[in-house]
Amino acid sequence: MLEESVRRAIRVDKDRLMRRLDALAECGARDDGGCNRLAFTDADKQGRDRVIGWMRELGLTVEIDAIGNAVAIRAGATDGPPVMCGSHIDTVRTGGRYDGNLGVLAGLEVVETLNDAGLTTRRPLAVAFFSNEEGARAAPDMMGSLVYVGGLALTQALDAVAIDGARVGDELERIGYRGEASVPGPVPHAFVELHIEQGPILEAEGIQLGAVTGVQGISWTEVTVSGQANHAGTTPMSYRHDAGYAAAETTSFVRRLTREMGGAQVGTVGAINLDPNLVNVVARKAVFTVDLRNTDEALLKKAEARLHEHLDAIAEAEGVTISTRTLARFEPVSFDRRIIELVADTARSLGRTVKELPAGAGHDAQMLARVCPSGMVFTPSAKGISHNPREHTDPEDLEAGANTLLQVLLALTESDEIPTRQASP
Ligand code: HGY
Ligand code: MN
Ligand code: MN
Repeated sequence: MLEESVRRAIRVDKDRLMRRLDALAECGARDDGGCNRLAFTDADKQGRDRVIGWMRELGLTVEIDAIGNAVAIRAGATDGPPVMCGSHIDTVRTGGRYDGNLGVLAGLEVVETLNDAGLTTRRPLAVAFFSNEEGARAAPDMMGSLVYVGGLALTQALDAVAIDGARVGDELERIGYRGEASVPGPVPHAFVELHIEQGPILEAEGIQLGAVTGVQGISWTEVTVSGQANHAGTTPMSYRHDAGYAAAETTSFVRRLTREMGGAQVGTVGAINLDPNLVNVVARKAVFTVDLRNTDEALLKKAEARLHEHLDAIAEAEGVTISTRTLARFEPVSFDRRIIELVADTARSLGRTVKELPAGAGHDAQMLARVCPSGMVFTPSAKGISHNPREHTDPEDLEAGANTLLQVLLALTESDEIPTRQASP
């Protein structure tokens, strides 16, 4: 059992954390300083190889499972389920260097800090990265952690087809990360994910850390519109069955819908592909995605219903046929109140300001919350920018996040039960 005064005194090495973040950013580096490590690509492999190399250098026992999740274990004084931290190291095409990477590399920084101090935690500690959290190349997002907790069958994940036509299982084999460990994976004692907020709230309110209360609901739909190719010059407007128009009209409908609904409702048409995609041809086909999110499940359902009503109406009006396919659908998730309060109290004990807030993005923690007490620590995002090479968080904020993660993990490894906030006398 770690002496309380000893464990409360140790701190991470900010410069070492920054060096690892910069070194990982070299994998799939973009010219503009961002990262492009779409899941299961060569760049993803390069990032995986580098992180697993660090895990092994730190003396961790690394297990790779059948969907490519990596779990690195640091032995404790006792056996049993580890306290786990981690996140993801795949990125979107226009990724920054902190989304996901921070949670994994801060976990390694925690391990190295404990190694340097010669400290052995009571419970084992695990640092994980989960495959394909982004879901941008192959849906759904949080694919690896969803398989890890038994929420998605391995075969279904392996048979998922990427936007470039590749099969996930084939890509996993190709990059050499179809591991031996079985899924669902072992249930941790608890799970804590450090992540950048990716939104503007903490920075706007001048708050240094976030104790995340949960994750909003996510609805991803792929819409396929089939119209009729025709000549852009000779075809009277009343004769047209224009798939491109149906896609564009739906894009503006999604924006109107979010304005009408207000509150937490957000909506995005992020990907549109037209066929034949030529200047002088009325598009015969459009395939596009609609991303709807809300913290309230009933309102998210309402938004989905409104979208489908709109699609029926535009199909009728334009004389096109429309089909839809659900790419991902997750209800809102609430994290364990004890972990939320542990994060908040720990941040304050480190002299940081902190607020409770929900996560706007999906996270692996929302999947681990299905099987064990889970929570998240947020650091501010400069100007709220993310999924953009300009994503930035000040090193001091990253350090505060990593020290909060360190202390939360130690509170969990050294206690019998999940600590609860002491009722004030
Ligand atoms: O889409 C998301 O919220 C996450 O970045 N996968
Ligand atoms: Mn992320
Ligand atoms: Mn992301």
